[in-house]
Amino acid sequence: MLTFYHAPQSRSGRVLWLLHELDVPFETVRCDIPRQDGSGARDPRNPHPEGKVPALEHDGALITESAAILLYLTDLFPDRGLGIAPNEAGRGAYLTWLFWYGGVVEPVYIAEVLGVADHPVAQASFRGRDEIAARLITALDGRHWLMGARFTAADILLCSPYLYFPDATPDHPAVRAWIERCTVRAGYRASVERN
Ligand SMILES: N[C@@H](CCC(=O)N[C@@H](CS)C(=O)NCC(=O)O)C(=O)O
Repeated sequence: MLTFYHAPQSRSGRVLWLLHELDVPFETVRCDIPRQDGSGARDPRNPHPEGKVPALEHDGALITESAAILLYLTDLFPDRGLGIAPNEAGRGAYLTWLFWYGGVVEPVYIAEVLGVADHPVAQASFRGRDEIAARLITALDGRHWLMGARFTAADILLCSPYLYFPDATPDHPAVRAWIERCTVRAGYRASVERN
């Protein structure tokens, strides 16, 4: 049994999108969370150790962190073809996209919001917006999806910041076309309606 802890207009939208793409049964617990405008509060039903979303429970296991949840789900349902299985070619690249997102992409954009993106420590640890753009453009120029011919959870995770912050989208036709391909998918549309 899958139980998904979700709050609308939050990072858990990515997981909701993947769950719709997977087309598997799951139960949703719609949680309150503290919002940056001061509204909301920690929800006692949410098992996340910090009260955040997304969180997922599966047969007694708790999984948190967007990338870990996406990886867990695509490994759990390999027949759906939305991830790259451990024994498949491309697994390394798939893992790289997912971990690069959490370890580099979000920190870069958060450093920008904080006005510290040019700090030498931020540059040395994460690089910056230009390097993110370069990697996406290189991967997507002439290819439909980050993993090539197949749409995967890596596309969901990596395009997610640009759905919320379109102004941050790398200014390149291949990236814009990729986002368009992502957002016309039935799974994305269904998750937005549900959200
Ligand atoms: N790195 C985490 C971040 C999760 C996160 O920060 N979620 C926000 C919503 S977008 C949250 O639950 N905030 C509530 C809080 O700060 O207590 C992930 O990607 O899953």
